[in-house]
Amino acid sequence: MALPFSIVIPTYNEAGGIETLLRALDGVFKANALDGEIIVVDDNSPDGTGAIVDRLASELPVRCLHRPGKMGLSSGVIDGWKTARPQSQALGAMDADFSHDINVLPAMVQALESGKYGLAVGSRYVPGGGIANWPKRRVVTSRVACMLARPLTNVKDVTSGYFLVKREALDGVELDPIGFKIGWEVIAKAHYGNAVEIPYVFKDRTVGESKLNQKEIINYLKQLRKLYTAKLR
Ligand SMILES: Nc1nc2c(ncn2[C@@H]2O[C@H](COP(=O)(O)OP(=O)(O)O)[C@@H](O)[C@H]2O)c(=O)[nH]1
Ligand SMILES: [Mg+2]
Repeated sequence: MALPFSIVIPTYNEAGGIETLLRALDGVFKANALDGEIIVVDDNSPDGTGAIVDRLASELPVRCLHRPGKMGLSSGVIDGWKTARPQSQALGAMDADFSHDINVLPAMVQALESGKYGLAVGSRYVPGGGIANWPKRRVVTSRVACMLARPLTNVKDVTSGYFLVKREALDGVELDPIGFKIGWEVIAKAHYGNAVEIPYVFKDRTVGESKLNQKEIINYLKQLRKLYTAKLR
């Protein structure tokens, strides 16, 4: 029996692609006999993303957690995890915009199932991984963001928003809901033992708009400062 897991997809104005993504994920679950629950956390998207997910909930292994307004990606993932079904032994996150290759999810589940790893990170920065079509500016920002974290971890793609972690690894861990980088928060703080990076090729969204802005970059730097301070203490 496959390891039961819950994966959160935070959404803000993702109406253009969310149904296609949920159907495709369901296909991957079925083809690989995965026991996954999808929790979409929607922040009252003006484009009606939440209503689309509600409609699909009777048909697909998904439900929507509705929040009243735009409250941030990381806090959305954390709130979603709080509602994960009891039998899920792993918790994860994925973007709604098809940037994260859904076909590597089975390998992530398998890594945790093997008992060798407590954390599986979808990674652009290990052999086999990459970035397909990001503007140069984003590639450089992402690289620098990961470099700044190097002294704190062996994980190469710390800004990845695509990962699966053993639920027990988060017991007693206080995750800071600051900004965009919930993956980095988990990598830095959770008690997962060994981590593995599963390569995938990141594809920039073709539908909707990126919500990463200057403010989120500042938030990342603040998050880094906090993690360094905690480490030094
Ligand atoms: N619930 C929620 N989701 C968000 C928020 N900000 C971004 N997201 C979602 O988080 C994911 C990543 O955001 P995205 O705009 O693709 O960022 P990028 O991939 O860094 O350009 C997408 O699924 C967004 O819809 C937010 O404030 N609340
Ligand atoms: Mg994206």
